[in-house]
Amino acid sequence: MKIQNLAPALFAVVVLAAGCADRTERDRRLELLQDKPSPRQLTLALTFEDDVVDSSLAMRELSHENVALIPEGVVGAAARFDGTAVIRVPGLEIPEAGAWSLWFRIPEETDPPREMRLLDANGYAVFVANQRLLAIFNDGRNIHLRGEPGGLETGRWHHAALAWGGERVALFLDGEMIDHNDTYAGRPGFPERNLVIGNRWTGTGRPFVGDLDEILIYRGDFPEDQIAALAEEGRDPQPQVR
Ligand SMILES: [Ca+2]
Repeated sequence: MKIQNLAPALFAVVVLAAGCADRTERDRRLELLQDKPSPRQLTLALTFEDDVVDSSLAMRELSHENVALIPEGVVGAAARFDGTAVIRVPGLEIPEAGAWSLWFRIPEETDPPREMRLLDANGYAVFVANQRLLAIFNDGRNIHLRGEPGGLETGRWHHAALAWGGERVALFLDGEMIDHNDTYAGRPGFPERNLVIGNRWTGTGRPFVGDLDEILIYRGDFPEDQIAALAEEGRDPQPQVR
């Protein structure tokens, strides 16, 4: 269970951005994306502050359609998906160990049974259906992870995370592990996939209606207690090792 066996000391050497009022969200993100010695590395960050994909910083060519920015996100601004909106991230690495983290909010008027894809990379997906959080991870077969039906509240922000490493693939809701599978083969079925945010990997068929914020994608083991911290603080609990 590599996901949780990292020394707490590694996370004590941390300087959080929260106390530095003069730093902008862009500064914070740039620092997050710098390649520093760390048990994990941020490989994609969409924080929706200045532009939908100003995370250029993503170091790859992203494209998007019909995504609107709204001021009231979990951290600063967020992205609103109206059912036609989509963000495409080509060539996303699927590492042997990694994590996807994001915040989402489903509007109150949403028809509960409808399936909506939050992130979908064809074999790797986080989605909701019947007010339930679900995920798929392919290691040669599709591992399905499922939250409780009705476990999601409409009209409020929830944090979701999919993390894998060692022998475990795990799904988290609001910082708590809600499902896991301990038969992970240790490597993904595909090392790279095109990621679609806000719809099915094909680009159509399961559109998301609602808001997304702070989409963070990591390479490396992600300790379970750090996912709880991520959900609690709204941002990366270990943005910097200085
Ligand atoms: Ca934000």
